[in-house]
Amino acid sequence: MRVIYSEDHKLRDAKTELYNGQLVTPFEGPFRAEWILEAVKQAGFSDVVAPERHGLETALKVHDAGYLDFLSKAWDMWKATGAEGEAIPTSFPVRRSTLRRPNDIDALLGYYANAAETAITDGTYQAAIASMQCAVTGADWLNAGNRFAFSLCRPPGHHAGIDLFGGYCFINNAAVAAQRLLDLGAKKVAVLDVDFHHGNGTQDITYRRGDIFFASLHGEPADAFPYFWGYADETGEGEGEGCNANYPLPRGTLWSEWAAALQDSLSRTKAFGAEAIVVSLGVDTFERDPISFFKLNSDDFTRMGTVIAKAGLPVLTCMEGGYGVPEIGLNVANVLKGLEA
Ligand code: OKP
Ligand code: ZN
Repeated sequence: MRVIYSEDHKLRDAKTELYNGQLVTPFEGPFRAEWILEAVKQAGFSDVVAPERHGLETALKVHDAGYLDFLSKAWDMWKATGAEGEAIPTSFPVRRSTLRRPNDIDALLGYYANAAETAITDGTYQAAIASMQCAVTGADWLNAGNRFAFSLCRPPGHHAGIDLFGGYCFINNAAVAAQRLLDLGAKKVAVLDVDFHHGNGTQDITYRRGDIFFASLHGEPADAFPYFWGYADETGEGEGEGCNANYPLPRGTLWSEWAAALQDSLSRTKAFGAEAIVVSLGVDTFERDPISFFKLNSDDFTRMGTVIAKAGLPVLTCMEGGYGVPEIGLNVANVLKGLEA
């Protein structure tokens, strides 16, 4: 399995996350990609390459142009105000308010945010672009006839919507990869999101489309971030009707229940006619993850890879979440081993 990794992820090194009413060191930091890279190398995945330098062509097919322009300029606009800290959204459009695009950077942050924990910092945009390039390069590796690739994306992407950032995400790497596979000739692809959190950004991007099947297994929205998306009755719209499958699962979910949902999502992926699967891989389903509430163990991650591979399709795995504990590296390596077993 080829591993695609960029050192540029280190340019995203926020100092603050709004959490429990305090500004804390972010859960999503550079150490994550370093631990994961170390563990996958340790596990024998030694074919590690840097991404190709792709521009915004593919990203512009899944994101709004004004949004990407905002991302590219947000830090400079923020700095120009003389603000001392990092750029945290504080003011949001809500029910019955206008959705007109504002000028002021404080207002733009809220306009484009779906949550307030994620600060924009110097280097965030550059890191997000490199992360997206890892995903595109992985898609190209599959298109060249290879069965598996692992794009070690950081920052993650699945909460990034058409014109929304938040949940540590800025550009939707998995959606860009899916788009790339379609642009290279696939007729239909699937994005399978196994991160603990619902992939609201990916759902936003794919909801009205009939060429991407999106499935997400996640903590019940009433109790788990991102809270306002991810119910089972969200099934798609227009050409995308029936192409969205949410599997909300309760606190304490174990492998047996989780695996039943995975099996169903894979049956539906096959029935849809997907030619490839992009896996949004979060290992925050782990029993000791600091911010999640499922109960998978390290061996379950190997099983996960094996079950996904049994669908018989090419698989591009894009890194999403997984926090805090050293086992995140082992758990990712186990998924990759399971895929190739
Ligand atoms: C990103 B990814 C709830 C705090 C939620 C944001 C979590 C972002 C997860 N008390 N904080 O999907 O792993
Ligand atoms: Zn997550």
